[in-house]
Formats: sequence, structure tokens, C-alpha cells
Amino acid sequence: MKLSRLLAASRWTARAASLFAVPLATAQVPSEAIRLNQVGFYPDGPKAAVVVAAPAGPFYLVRAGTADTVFAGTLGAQATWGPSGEAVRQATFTPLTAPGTYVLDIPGVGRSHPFRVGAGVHDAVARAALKSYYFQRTSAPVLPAHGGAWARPAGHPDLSVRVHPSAASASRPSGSVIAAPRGWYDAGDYNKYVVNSGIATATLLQFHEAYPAYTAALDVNLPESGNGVPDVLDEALWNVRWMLAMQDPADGGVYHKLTNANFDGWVMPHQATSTRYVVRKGTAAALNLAATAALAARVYAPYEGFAGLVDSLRAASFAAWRWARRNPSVVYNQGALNAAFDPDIVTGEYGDGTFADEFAWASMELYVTTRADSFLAATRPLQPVQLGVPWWGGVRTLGYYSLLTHRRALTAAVDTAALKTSFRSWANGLAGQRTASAYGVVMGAGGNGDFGWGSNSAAANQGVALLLAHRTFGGTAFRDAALANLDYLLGRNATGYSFVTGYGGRRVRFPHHRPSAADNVADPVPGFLVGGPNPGREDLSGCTQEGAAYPSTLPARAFLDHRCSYASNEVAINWNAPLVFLAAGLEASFSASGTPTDAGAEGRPPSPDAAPVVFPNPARGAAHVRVTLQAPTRVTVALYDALGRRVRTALDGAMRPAGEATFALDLAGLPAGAYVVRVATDRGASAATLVVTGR
Ligand code: 9MR
Repeated sequence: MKLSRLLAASRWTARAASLFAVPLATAQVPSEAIRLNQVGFYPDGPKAAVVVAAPAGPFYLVRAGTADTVFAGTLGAQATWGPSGEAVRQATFTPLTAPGTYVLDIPGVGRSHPFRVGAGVHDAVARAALKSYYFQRTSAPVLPAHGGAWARPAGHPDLSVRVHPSAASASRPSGSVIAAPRGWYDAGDYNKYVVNSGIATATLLQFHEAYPAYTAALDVNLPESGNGVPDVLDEALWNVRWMLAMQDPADGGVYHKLTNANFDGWVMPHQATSTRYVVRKGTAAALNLAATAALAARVYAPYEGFAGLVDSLRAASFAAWRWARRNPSVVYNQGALNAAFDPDIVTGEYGDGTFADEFAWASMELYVTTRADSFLAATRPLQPVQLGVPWWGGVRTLGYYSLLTHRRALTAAVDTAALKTSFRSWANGLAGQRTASAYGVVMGAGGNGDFGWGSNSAAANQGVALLLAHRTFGGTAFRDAALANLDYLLGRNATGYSFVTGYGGRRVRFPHHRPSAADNVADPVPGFLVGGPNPGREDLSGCTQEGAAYPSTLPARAFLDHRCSYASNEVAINWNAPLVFLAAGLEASFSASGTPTDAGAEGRPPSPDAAPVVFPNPARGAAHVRVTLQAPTRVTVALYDALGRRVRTALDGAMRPAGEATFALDLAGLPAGAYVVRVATDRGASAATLVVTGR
């Protein structure tokens, strides 16, 4: 037994005795001074809480609902966290590995919210975060079978959208009508913005590219579930198809947004029926489509029945790229347009005045998909590499992510060693913040600048960067730093809230989200990440009118769980996408198989056919795939390369009896690299990674 555990055990005896003397009822109200991930911890992962203004001394872990102390430790040294100004101590209990539900008990302070220790502890959060996009679908109902209590009628068919005078062209004069259905509502409002759709959709597609074995088995009960395409790709397609409709076929330009003139009141989608417009085309919109369509073209290519879509995606990407090259600096400036055209449009602007990052991102996606060096020559994105946490107005790093994921299959135009060196040093800087910070989180690595509108997406996107570093370099430091930011989002932060609707003992309940406010269901729609602390408080006058006040103006504490607070408590598709990546990527990283371990509230149970076992692995020449089938079924066993192209087929939809079966894969002629073995049966699909070492 390690010394620390011996010490813990000796303290245990004294503590257990004293606990019997404490009436349990008095200890039931959680102390808001204890900040921790209110969902839980992985048995083999780091575990920490933060306690505000506590004296030095011991802490205890108690099995929830009992007086059973299972672990004792000593609070760490006091330190101040700059963004919140709080003096805090950390309680670390990493050695506790036994699954269960616990509370932290700190003498003189109180008890924490209950939390779980267990495998797959974030599975439900990850699924709900992805499922949130289904609830945001435009032009479709949320069906009871898929949306439960949050079922609702379809809103916004968007089949007759007017061309706003700012967008008039010869073939589409002002007032003419186009169809641009589907897509997701951007946020708490009912408008659809191409710029923000780009980063949101791309982040989901890049999540799939990073964890293909995980996404192959991730089922969140969508209407399309079970169609042979991973659910994350089914869901992303809803928005990809809309983005394609935002392109003018006459010239390849892309309308900046599809919007009402004004924001709607607190009504359900089907009750919001104001006139919809597409507005002026812009460079940022064109490049967001160019990048996202290029990425989507390679992601959907392996799936049956998508050849036509893939052709359209490639053509749309090329046309948008060419438009942007001819129109390299068309800013969407709403004030200027309102001065010149009617009606005035006062919905979200997503105005961006610098396009070098969009050009760089689009060129990298086009390059990865086509392998044509000319795209890189056009923007020279690697001279120098400029890494930064992505957001809707700064997307360059998304291109580096794609290069890194595909680094084994690029042309000599990319110095992958140099790119890896830059990426490692950037990720090291982020990960270092976890150890330097009084809260033990990476959030705040960008100083108080991390705490702007949508600050929680900065935390989530730092986590994405760290998970990609973990995928690229291995070890545990990057993974654990990513996990620290999920801990932040789920409660180890200076507000004490879990920022994800539906999850955590003290979770946000009143997001700025029209359906959540108007649906007569007590609980908000689950799985949404709210914007988070924002000292800018741009909603102050409206909130004051509603009698709601921010508790603090400090960067990490300026947060208000009230529906008035669009500046700190709104939801948005570009904030949820990195939450999906972070929570699901951690699930994949902490589970041996890289597949979900159990079904969450929003999901169906995983496929009853066991995940494939591939051997030998690594392999050269040939490999074998063993599958265990629960009942007779059609089976497809195929191998995909890093670009998602099917390169070998061992079995194509043939009927097989129940039981174990082994199939051979001929690897002759395949370049060395990482491949995905995918097994599809009538009950679902699962996958495993295979490393091929030579021809
Ligand atoms: O996320 C956007 C944030 O970076 C901007 O500062 C803010 C003000 O322009 O707008 C945010 O985006 C909102 C969009 O304009 C309209 N839909 C809701 C979005 C989230 O609040």
C-alpha cells in the first residue's frame, strides 16, 4: 500500500467514528464553496475539486447517502485564481478508483454535490451534446420517439425565402424567392448564419475524422439512426445540405445568412413566421462553405449512396473558393447595408473584417481533399504556422487540425515534422496552464481574454486542441489537460454551475433559448452548453428591466442563469460542437475499445453485435477480423484509409448465422498507415483501428 493510502486509512478510522455523531440531514445541502465536476470522474483519470476560502486541513470522500468514508486527503496550498480573484485550495483524490457515487466532505465548509466515479462517466453528456443538434433542426418536427418531452412541431420550412435588396443579382432580383430548407437554428434565436455554421459543422466532422471507430458505434436515436452512416454524420448532413442551398449557382457566391429582419419573441419555432431573407454575399461565407464542403466531400465519400452528394460538395467548394478569390475582401457590414437597403436587418452580424484565416483554412481543406499542392501555394498557410484556439472569427487552426489528422498521407508540400513541432509546443503551453492554474484548469490560458461572449467555447476548444495533441503524441498529459476543461464546464469553475443543460447537481436551468422558454416543459432542452462568464455583459439593460442582476463583474464570475442573458447564458451551435468533441473524445480516450460503454438517457443501447477484434495489429500482408454475431444478419466487413476511402472489402452484405466468424483482409499493396476496419450488421455498425506497417 502506498504511503498516501496508509495515511488516508489511518485518518479514515477517526473520521468514520466522528461521522456517526453527525446527523446526516444537516449535511445534505451542497456547499457552493466546493467546485467540482458534478457529473463525475474516470476511475483511472485525475480527480480534483476546488474549495474557496477554506482553512488548511483534511477532506473526506463519503459514499453518497451513507456515513461511509472511503478516502481521506489533505487540502493543497492556497492560491489565487486571477480571473475570479478567489483564494482556493485543491482537493485531489485521484487514488480513489472504486466506482460509485460520492460526495466530498470538507470540515468547516460542508459537502459537495454528489458525483459518480465510473467508466463511461461522460457518455450521457457526450450523447446529449450531439443530440442537441437534432433539437435545433429547422424545417422538421422533433418527434416524440426521438425528442421525448421536448417533441415539437416543425418550424421554418424555408422553402420561400426572399432575396433581400442587398443580395440582388441579375438572375435573382430583389424580392425573388429561393428555397433553403434544413440547417440548424444558430442559437437561442431562429436564424441561420453561414459563417457560424462553418466552424460548427466542421468541428463535428473533424471529431468524426479523429475518432472514426467511436463515431461508427455512437447512436443517439436520430430518425436516421441505423442507416449505415454514423449518427454524427447524419446530423451534420442536416446542416451541410442547407449550406449548399446558400450558394448562388450563377456565380458560386454564398449569402451571409438566412434571417428574419428582427429577432423573434419568446415563441416556439412553428409560431415564428416572419418573412425570411437571404442577405448579401460575403467573402467569409464563401470561404466557410469552401472549407466545410471540401471537408464534407472526403468524410461522406466512403458511405453507400453518397456519390452524388460528394460530387456536389466538391463542385460547391471549388465554386465558392473561386468566388472568394475574385472577391477577396467583401465584409458583411450590417450598419452600412442598413443605411442603403430596406428592410433593415438587425439579427446577429457575424461580421469579420479579416479573411486571411478563412483563406488559409479553406485552402488546407481543399488540399487535404484533393491533394493538389496548388491550394497551399495560393495561401502559404505553413509559412509560418500560426496556431490559436479556433472561434468563428478565427478559423486558421481548423486547417492545421485536418493536416495533422491526415499527416501520414500528404504530399511533400507539407513539412509534417515542422507542423508537429509547432503543434506540440502550442499544446504544451496550453497543458502547462493546468498545473499553473489555481483551479487546475486550462481555461484562462489566454488570460482574461478567454472570458468574452461564449467563453465556454474557448474552454471547449482548448480541450479539442489538447485531445488532438493527445491523438497525435499519446501520453496522458494532453488528455488530462483536456479533461480539466471538461471538469471546468461541468462545475469546477468560479460560478459553481454545470454549464450543460440537464447535467449536474447545480446545472443551468434558464438558458436564453426560445424553445426552452416557450415549450411549457419545466426543464430546458438537454445537452446544451451555455455561453458562460462574460464581463462584457452586453445584455445588461434588458436584464435589468427584467429584474435580473449579474452576481459579479469579475471575468470568471460574470454569469447569469436567466433567460434574459444572451451575453452569458445563450446556447449556440458553434459552442456545442467542441463540447461534443471534448466529451466524446474523452470517452473514446478513456475506454479501452474507443467505443461508448453504456447508453445514456438520450441514446439507444449500443449495437448488440460485439466490436470487431482485429489481429495481428499492427499487420502487414494480411489481417483477420473476428466478429461475434448475436443473431443471423447481413454483414459488411470493409477497410477504410485515413481519407475515409474504402480500400478493401472482405464481405459485402452477405447473410451470416449467429456466432463467431473470422474474415481475412488482404493488405497487399496498401501503404503503411492507420486504417479503420468497419463492420456493419442489421443491428448497427462498429469499428476498430488497424495499423498497417508495410506493403
Ligand atoms: O458568438 C457571437 C459573439 O462572438 C459575438 O460577440 C456576439 C455579438 O455579435 O454574437 C454572438 O453570436 C450570436 C449571433 O450573433 C446571433 N445568434 C446568437 C449568437 C450567440 O449569442
